[in-house]
Amino acid sequence: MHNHDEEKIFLDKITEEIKIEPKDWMPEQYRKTLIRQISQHAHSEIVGMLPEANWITRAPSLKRKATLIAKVQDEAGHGLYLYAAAETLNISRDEMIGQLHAGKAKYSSIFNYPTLSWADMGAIGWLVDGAAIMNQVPLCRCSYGPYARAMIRICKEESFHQRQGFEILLTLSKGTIAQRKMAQDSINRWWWPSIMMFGPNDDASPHTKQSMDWKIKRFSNDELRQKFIDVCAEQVKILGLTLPDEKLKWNDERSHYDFGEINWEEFWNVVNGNGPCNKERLAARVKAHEDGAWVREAASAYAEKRKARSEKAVA
Ligand code: BYC
Repeated sequence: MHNHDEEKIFLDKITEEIKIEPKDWMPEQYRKTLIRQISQHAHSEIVGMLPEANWITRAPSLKRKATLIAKVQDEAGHGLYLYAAAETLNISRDEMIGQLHAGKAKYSSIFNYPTLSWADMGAIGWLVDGAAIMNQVPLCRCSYGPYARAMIRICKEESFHQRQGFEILLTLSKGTIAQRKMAQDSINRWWWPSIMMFGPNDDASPHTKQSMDWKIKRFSNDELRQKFIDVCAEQVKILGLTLPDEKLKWNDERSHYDFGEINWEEFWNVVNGNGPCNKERLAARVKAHEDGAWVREAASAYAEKRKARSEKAVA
């Protein structure tokens, strides 16, 4: 078949909402875009375990500790499904992890901020997981089959994460003055970084147009950010707390909330490796990988031994 015919079959599938599967022909740029996005997403889940893991030993009760451990474990699981989805595009997990550890691969900017109080576990659940869900629910309809299917389970778990975060903040908001203050301080610190998670404005986003044409992305960065702001502006009222944006105001004409200017200089600084915790996060991942070398060696030796044994049994 000529490349031209293959491309037509590919584009027809996109138009007809038929999933692209690993063995189907696909444009090289489609494959590269997916590897970039899925591996960045996988790295985000794995690095994203660090800020919350910081609070497991200091959770205020056994129930909170068990819930937080389960949430952090879910994130490890999400990372693994996503690495597996990316591997179907002909890249190895070792290569992806090598890119992360060499500082060549990106992961979500949000995980380069520190977790300073217990309330941060609430704000991460409510805002960070909330932003993640807003972005990820449409990815369940992504044109690439393995990514879309991985996202279905991930979204179910993220929605539980979001609720547990909101419930932590709700409890603090009904607590002592000090607890309310801690919750408000945490929202003040996490709000702007959370809305930066959606990426640059549409006119500064080099990948959005092509990714939307290929139905990898279903909504633009700004569309999803606006939806998220509209939801949070209402939910914060239930907490009796506020979002740190003086310009946040319902606009009847647009049927959306208006909001203040995002600090894009801060965003690009963090994306480019100069956020408050970038170096610490990467060092923690590299150390974990090196400390785990013996586990990988033992698992490979065991697999070799089993293979040799079954070959001997067949012979
Ligand atoms: N942080 O053209 P654009 C989670 C980069 S984890 C860092 O708009 P695209 C969770 C972008 O990669 C949540 N970099 O790109 C885990 C591109 O760089 P390159 C993670 C960012 O791909 C634990 C450049 O900026 N979610 O849920 O069309 C606990 C231009 O951007 C960011 C995902 O990964 C950022 N925030 O759109 C709790 C979802 N934004 O590659 C929660 C999957 C942009 O050209 N990813 N960049 O050098 C996506 O949906 C899209 O990749 C994005 C960006 C919307 C993030």
